[in-house]
Amino acid sequence: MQFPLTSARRHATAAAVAMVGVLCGQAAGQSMNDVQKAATERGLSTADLLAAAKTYTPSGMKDEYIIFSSGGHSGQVFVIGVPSMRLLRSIAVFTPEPWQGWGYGVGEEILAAGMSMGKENLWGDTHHPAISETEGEYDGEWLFINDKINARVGVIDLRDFETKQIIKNPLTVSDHGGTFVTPNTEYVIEGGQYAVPWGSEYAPISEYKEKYKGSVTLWKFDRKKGRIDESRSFAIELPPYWQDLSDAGKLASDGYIFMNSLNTELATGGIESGNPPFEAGASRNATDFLHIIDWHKAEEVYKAGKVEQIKGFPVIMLETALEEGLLHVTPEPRSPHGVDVAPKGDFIVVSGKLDPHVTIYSMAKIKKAIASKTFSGHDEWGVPILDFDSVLEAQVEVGLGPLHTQFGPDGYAYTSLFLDSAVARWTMGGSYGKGTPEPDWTLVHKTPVQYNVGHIGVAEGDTVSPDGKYLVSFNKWSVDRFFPPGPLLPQNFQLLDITGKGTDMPVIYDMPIGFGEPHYAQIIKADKLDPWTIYPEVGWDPHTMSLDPMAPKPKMERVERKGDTVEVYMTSVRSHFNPEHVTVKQGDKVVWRITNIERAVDAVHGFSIPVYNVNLSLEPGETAKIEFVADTAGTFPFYCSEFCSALHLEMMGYFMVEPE
Ligand code: CUK
Ligand code: CUA
Repeated sequence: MQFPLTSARRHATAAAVAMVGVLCGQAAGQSMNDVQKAATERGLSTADLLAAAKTYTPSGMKDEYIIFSSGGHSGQVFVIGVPSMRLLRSIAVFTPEPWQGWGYGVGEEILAAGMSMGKENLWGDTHHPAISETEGEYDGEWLFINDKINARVGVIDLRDFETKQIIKNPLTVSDHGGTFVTPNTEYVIEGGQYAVPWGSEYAPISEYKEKYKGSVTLWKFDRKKGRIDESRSFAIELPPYWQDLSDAGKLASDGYIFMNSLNTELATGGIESGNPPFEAGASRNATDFLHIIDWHKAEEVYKAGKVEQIKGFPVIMLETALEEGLLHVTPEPRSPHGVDVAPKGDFIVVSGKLDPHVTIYSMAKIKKAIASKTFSGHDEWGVPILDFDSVLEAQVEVGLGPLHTQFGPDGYAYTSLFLDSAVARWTMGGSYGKGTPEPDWTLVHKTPVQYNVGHIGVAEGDTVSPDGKYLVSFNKWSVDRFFPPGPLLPQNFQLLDITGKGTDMPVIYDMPIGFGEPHYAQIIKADKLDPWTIYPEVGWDPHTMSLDPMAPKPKMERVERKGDTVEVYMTSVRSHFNPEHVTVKQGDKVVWRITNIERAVDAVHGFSIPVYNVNLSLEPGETAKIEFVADTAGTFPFYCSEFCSALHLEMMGYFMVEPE
C-alpha cells in the first residue's frame, strides 16, 4: 500500500525517500517499500517522513547545535542536541542534585554563597542563560544564568559544564532582565524585577514610592579567574518600575543596555482591600518605558567614585545617573516583555504582550534624540523621555501576545506569539532589507505551535551573525501532545526548520521536557564547544579548576587520626575503593578525601554513604573533599552509585561509627 501523495508533496516525498534511503543505508533485505509499509502502518504522512529524515539521528551521529536552556523552577540548566532534540544532561545550579553530586557532600559552599538573608534556599527559578561572547559571537567558554526568585547569578564553566560560582545580589531579591552579557563579556547584566526596599528590608507598601527601588547590576566578569569579581561590580538605581527583560547593545549600539519595564503605573495591588489587582493596575497605561542605559558612561562614573555604598555595594544613585546623562527612557507599548537587539545593533525590537505589533526602534535615531534632547517630557523621577516618534523606525503587526524576537541570517526576524500559539516570521528593513523576497517590515507567515509559546531560540539568533537553520519554540503548555503523566504535563519544545523562505517553516519535531519550566535558551554551534571528557590530571579539583595537592593518589591511601579528626585518603578505580574499612568514633570529625584515578572516558564512580546524606559523582581524575561529624553510630555500607563495571555491586566498603 502507498501512503497518500498530494501533488504538492511529491517533490518533498522524493527528497524524503532519498534521505531515508541514505539513513537506512539500504541494509540487506531492506527497500523503500519497507519504509512505505512502516509509514502506512503508523499512519505517517509524507511530511512526517520528511521531518523524520531531517531530525532522525542514528546512534553515534552527533548533533550540529547545542541548546542551553533554562530549567525554570527546577533551578537547573538543560543541555539538548539539535536537530535530534535529545537531552544530553542537566546542569545543577541552584538546586542540589544527587546524580551530579551537587549539594550532597560537595558544592555546599557554592550553594551557601547564594543564600539570601541567612536562610537556606535550595531551589532557583532560572530564566535567561547567556553564553559568553567575544565580539558579539558566542565563544562557548562560559555560561551565566539568573535566578528570578532570589536575585542570584550562576556561573558555569563550559570546560566541564559545572557550576563554579553563585552570587547573591545584595540590593534586591528578585531579578528578571538577566543574565545578558556585553559583547566581550565585560559585564554580566542582571536587572531587578519586583521593586523592593534596598536589601529587601521591610517597608510598608504604602511607602512604595519613597522606599521601593528599581535597579540594574553590572557584574564584572574576570575571564582569567572564571569568576564574577564582586569588587569591580556596581549597580545603577532605577525608578521603582518593575525592570523586565534586557539586552546588551552591540556594534551600532555597543555600550548600551536596553531594559523593558512593567508597572510604570506604580500599582501596589491589594485586591483583598478592594484595590485593582496587580494584573489590572500594572497594565493600565498604554505604554511603559524602555530604559536606555549608557553603560560605558556608567562605568566611568563608577570608576570616578560617584557612587553610594548600599548594603556594602556601590550604587550609582538615580540622581547621579540623571546628572551624568546615562539614563533615558522611551515609551513602549503595551505591557512589554521581550527586548531584542538586531544582529548589527542598529534596531531594537520590543514586544508588548497586549499590543499586536512589534515595535522597532532605531539606534541612530535614539542617539540623535539623546544628543538633541528631543524629549517628550520627564517621568516622575526626572528621567528624560525620548520622544517616541523620533526614535521609532517601524511597527509590524504580527499577532496576539508577542513576546520574544530572534533573528535569522537572511533578513527575517521571528517573534513568538503567546496568545496565537504561533511563531511569526517577518522581514527586517534598513540594511537588512532585500535579503528576502518580501517587502521590508512585513509579516510573512505564522507557523502554529502547540501551545502558548514563551521564548524562541534561533541558532545563534541573538549574536552578530545568526545561523538561522533551526528555530526552537519553547512552549509552555502541551495539553494533548503527549501521554499525560498525571495532571502535571511536560512543556513542549518544538523544532522548526527555517531554512526555507516565505511560508516554508514547518514544525519537524516535538520534545517533551519533563521537569521544570524552561524560559529562554541559546543555541550554539556544537563545534564552538570544546568540553573535557576527563579531567586534565588525576587529583583535579573542579571547584578550583586546579590540581589539589592534598588529593589522594594510588599507594598513598590511608586513614589518619589527628585528635578528634579522622582524615580519609581514598581512591576509587574499577571496581574497588581503597581503603574499604573506615572506622571512627561517634562524635569524630571526618574529613574524607577521595580521588577517582580513572583515565578512561565515562569511567565515573559515585560515592554514597547512607544515613549521612552523601552522594558524589567523581568523573575521571576528579578529587573531592567532604567533611562531616560522625554523630550517628552504626554500620554504614558505602558504595559506588554509578554502574561502572560488571563488579560494580562489589564496589563498596564499610563505614563504621563506634558508639560513644
Ligand atoms: S520570560 Cu519566561 S517566557 Cu522570564 Cu524571558 Cu518570556
Ligand atoms: Cu564504581 Cu560502580
